Amino acid sequence: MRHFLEIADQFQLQGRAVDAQPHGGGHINDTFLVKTDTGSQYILQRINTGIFKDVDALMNNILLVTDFLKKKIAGAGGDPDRETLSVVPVKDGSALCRDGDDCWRVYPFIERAVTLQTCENQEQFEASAGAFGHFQKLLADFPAETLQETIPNFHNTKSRYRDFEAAVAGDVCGRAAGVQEEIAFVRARKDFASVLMDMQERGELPLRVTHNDTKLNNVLFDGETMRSLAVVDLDTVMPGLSVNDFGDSIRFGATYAAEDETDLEKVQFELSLFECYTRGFLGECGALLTENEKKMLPVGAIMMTFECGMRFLTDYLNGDTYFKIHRENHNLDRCRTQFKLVRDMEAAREQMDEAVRRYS
Ligand code: ADP
Ligand code: GN1
Ligand code: MG
Repeated sequence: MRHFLEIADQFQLQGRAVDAQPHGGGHINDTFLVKTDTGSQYILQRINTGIFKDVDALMNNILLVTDFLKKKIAGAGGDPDRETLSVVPVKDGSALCRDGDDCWRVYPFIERAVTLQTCENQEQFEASAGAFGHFQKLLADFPAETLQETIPNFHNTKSRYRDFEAAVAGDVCGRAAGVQEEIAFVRARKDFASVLMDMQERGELPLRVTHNDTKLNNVLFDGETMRSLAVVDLDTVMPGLSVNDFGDSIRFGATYAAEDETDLEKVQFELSLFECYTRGFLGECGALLTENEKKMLPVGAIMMTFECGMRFLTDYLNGDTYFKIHRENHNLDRCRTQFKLVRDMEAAREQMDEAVRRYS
């Protein structure tokens, strides 16, 4: 712990760091909750530099986006310190603290906030939809050209498909033989993988500034009212498709099962959750979206679930080098929940389309 405290003390904290404990359930960065001797709390994060190759560009994006959001939030009479992240600088004024190969950053901990790892009820999920829809609306006039791509081809499902085939061909851990069913599942959807990218290339879907990682645990709720408070995890804010932001939330949240549930009978796509997310999301940003975007929301949901399952499978085949794992076969278990949800959504497609029409 001493090392983490020393790192934290490099930043402009109120007081001296006295405690640092692992925090949150993210798969990418290492997150710690730091307490100081004056009672202030902070989020200290070691950024995954294997994944985010240009951390200066990443922090520059976050500074630009949070400054922009703060102005909008203040202008609307909100509380910019609670409704978005703030970057706490290092004592020399920079946004990052480098320690060997490690890169660290600090945000003030937003107090009395709650994060959910799985959805407990419809109201919570609808509130998270409002948060992400509102985020989309707030960023509608953000100058997209000032942002850098922090992970190239992040939701390019076509190139994700190529990565998957390369992992099968490489089979560096000899795991491909044991997952033939999952490999066949992906291959059967090869053409589907291109659908949204092709529409974007043909100019049928606009590029917007999107969050790109809209899972439920990237929303903070007010601990007292359980209203949504802030959208966090801004590492992947960059140009993207609105249908993917919608879809990634559905992937993670439109089920009462955890992303890594091993009993697939418990993993079910809940149409009622899809409906209330659609209502919450379109209620905030529906007026902004084009007819094509609205029409393709269900495809975004299936696409993001398929893509994420394929990414988990690719990582399993590559020897678990990307997502943090906490047990054997963790990425394979995650892949299987995603593919179960894809099957369920494919079967519910008509009802999903109908729900989108209802709330459009
Ligand atoms: P990862 O990229 O690894 O998912 P996140 O940035 O999402 O990391 O942080 C992990 C968790 O920490 C979040 O799910 C949230 O619960 C919590 N968290 C992050 N930033 C803050 C903050 N400023 N205030 C309170 N909680 C936060
Ligand atoms: C990762 O960082 P975290 O845990 O919020 C991943 C997302 C995946 C998600 C799957 C930068 O999100 O793309 O959808 O895991 N983030 C990155 O749970 O790859
Ligand atoms: Mg996160």
